[in-house]
Amino acid sequence: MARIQELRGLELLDSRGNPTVGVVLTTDDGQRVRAFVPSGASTGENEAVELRDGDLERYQGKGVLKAIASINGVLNDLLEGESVLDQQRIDALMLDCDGTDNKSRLGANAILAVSMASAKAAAMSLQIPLYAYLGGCYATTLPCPMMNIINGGAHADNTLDFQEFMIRPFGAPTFGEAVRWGVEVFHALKSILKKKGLVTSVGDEGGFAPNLSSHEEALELICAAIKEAGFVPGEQISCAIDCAASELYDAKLGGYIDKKRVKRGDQCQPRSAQQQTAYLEQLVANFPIDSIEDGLAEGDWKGWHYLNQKLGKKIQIVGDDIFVTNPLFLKRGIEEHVANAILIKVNQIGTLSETMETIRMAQTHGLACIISHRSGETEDSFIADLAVATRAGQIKTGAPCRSDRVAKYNRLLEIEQELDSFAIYSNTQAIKK
Ligand code: 2PG
Ligand code: MG
Repeated sequence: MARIQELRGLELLDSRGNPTVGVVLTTDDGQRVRAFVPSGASTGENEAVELRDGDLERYQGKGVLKAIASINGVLNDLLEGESVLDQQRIDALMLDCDGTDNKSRLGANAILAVSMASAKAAAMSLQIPLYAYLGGCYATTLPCPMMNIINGGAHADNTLDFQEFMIRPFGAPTFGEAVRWGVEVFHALKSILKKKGLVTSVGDEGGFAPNLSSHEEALELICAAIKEAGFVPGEQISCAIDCAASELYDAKLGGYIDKKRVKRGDQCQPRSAQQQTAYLEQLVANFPIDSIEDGLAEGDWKGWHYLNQKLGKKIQIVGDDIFVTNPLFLKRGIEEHVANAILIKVNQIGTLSETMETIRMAQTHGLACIISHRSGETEDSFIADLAVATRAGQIKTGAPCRSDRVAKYNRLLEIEQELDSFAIYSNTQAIKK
């Protein structure tokens, strides 16, 4: 049985060029595994605390040396000699040692790095793939990729207020084919943008970041790209959006406002939760959208209930900022019927065990789970294995572009090949007909 011999923290970089936490875990049987932690831009206010140094002399205050010190000091002492197979015990020991509700003492970035590394070390010591360790031998379902091919909001300096415009190649026969479909649409979109004289540079998640006049224009371009690539919008490939509406909510105005549009001088009125819902209903009526994430802000529980009532029977209503992968918020969400799906981000909650608890709760209550990256990522492909292990059926990990995003798709392609004829592709539309 492999035991933890040493934990060494590393201050590394994420895909935005900001510092992030890495860890090298060495076991007493001489194995070494690494785990790197991602970082969000449009973060929910109830996320576990990502510990930053705040030292303006280094990395504009974003250094993570304090979190690294937690790993090299307290966590190294705490966990030395622990079996890497005792994942729940390792996570519980760290939670207990941190002692806060939001992991602010040791840092969720420090804790998560160790949590992920322990799971990787356990899989390595058992000589099985990570997804098989976490999910067992029947974890063979590859997720439908949700590819964010037009970036906006906090992820791009363009004119789009909604953060993500995604495609879901749900109709493909295999995961590999779904990736190919997505890639072909991505390239078709690039040609269309070029022809129209729009920029083809990309945003934080690898999707294009053109200056467009409206959300509708983004969806029109995507539908045109789906057709151009030879597919049928809505029949084979659907659209999904992440409004990241916590970023749009203005407490002073008491409503949702397209802040980028206001900035560029457009006349724009704030929308109430009902008006925002009506706007989203209109988008769903006009475009083949089968999934909307964060259509409303994180604190707007009443509004979410209304939105879910209006659209939740037709499409996937996904809670990200409102749930922050936290079983406490999810429990409230289930009781108040605010969504029918949850976005799962390991660093929102900060340990693998709590992530698994949240997923189990969601699946028990019939909520769909989407395993998700963060906008600041690394080459670590942990979430690809997690998606297969949990049979989540969906993964959101950016455009098929940029190594930080592609690392996850490549790992899933590898898993699919490894599973061979036992691989199943989760090719269901998120819409309920
Ligand atoms: C989101 C995520 C990932 P961020 O809002 O869903 O796409 O963005 O990591 O910036 O919170
Ligand atoms: Mg989101």
